[in-house]
Amino acid sequence: MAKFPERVFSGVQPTGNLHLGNYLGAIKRFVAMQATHPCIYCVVDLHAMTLPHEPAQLQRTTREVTAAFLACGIDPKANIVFNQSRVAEHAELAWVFDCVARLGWLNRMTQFKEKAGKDRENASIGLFNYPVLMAADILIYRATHVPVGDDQKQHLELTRDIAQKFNNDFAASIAAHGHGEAYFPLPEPLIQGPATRVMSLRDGTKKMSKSDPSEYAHIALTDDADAIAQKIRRAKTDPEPLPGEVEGLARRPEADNLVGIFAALNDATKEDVLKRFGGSQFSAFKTALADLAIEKLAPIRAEMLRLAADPAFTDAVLAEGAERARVIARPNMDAIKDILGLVR
Ligand code: AQP
Repeated sequence: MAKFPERVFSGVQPTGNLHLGNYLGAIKRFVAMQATHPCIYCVVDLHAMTLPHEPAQLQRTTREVTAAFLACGIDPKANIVFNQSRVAEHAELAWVFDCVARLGWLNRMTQFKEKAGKDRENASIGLFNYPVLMAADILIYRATHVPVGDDQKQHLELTRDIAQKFNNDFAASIAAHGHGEAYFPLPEPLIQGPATRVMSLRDGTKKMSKSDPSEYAHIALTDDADAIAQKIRRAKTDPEPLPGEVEGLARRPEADNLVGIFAALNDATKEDVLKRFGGSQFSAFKTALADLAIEKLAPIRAEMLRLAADPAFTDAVLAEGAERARVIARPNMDAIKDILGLVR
């Protein structure tokens, strides 16, 4: 495989209620990647339409995710921050990939099965097609690295399959147009750290999720200190003290989850946390965790609230980011059209 210049791409859906899982599994890691890579971070509003949505709310949550990106430390000058619907090449490439991806591949996607539930026949085609649009989001920029939470692993595998099939199917044309042996990189998922899958605070076997009906299941980035402390105090645990070793967390999903959250918030490992808290009762650990979560999240919340009062600023960030994204996306789309034999 040819060597591609390294570039990071990732996105977050503006579906409301950004939570600690989105922060630790994704946004906090987006921030870290800025130090080493050129990064493109996208508010994926077209994805947010795959389930029924309310227009005024979509507008509000698009600004909210933008504010969260900035409040967490993403620098929109050094990197590109924009909303997906502004760059038409995402949807344009998604159609090309619809003609590359196989129905059987999409039929295996577990997230579609979970989100469509029992009423599959009534799900939108967009929900089924979600991973194809996601592949287009990444590959229109020929991104090489994609920081995501563990739940996106299967979608990233599909992205790689699509890239590989395009490269194979059109190998002769890719070479004839001067792109060497492959047009698309096979993007690497970056699923790393102690919190790649933050679980519900009410049930350690269920992913922390925006759509969980229980308010106590997740910590929202907009929760104030009292709400954070209360949710952590009420988090489900088991009766045993914390173990001294990571192996002791096996079959203790709630303990494992809280230790992982502590580690990720503190830029530490689960081993470090257990060295400090092994043998402690949950009451003492929860107090320390609540203090840490408040210390880390309060400044983010304050900045999000400040930015919420200034939508003109976040809108300007998105507009400028979209212009810069198009500068990369348009020539790539033109090259893809040439490879495909589409006259332009
Ligand atoms: N619980 C989680 N732990 C770690 N990472 C997570 N992510 C989501 N939940 C967790 C990561 O956050 C990024 C953005 O997610 P998204 O907004 O694109 O959509 P999602 O994964 O569908 O988020 P939710 O909260 O799970 O929403 P619903 O309730 O709609 O299903 C991604 O990188 C994701 O991996």
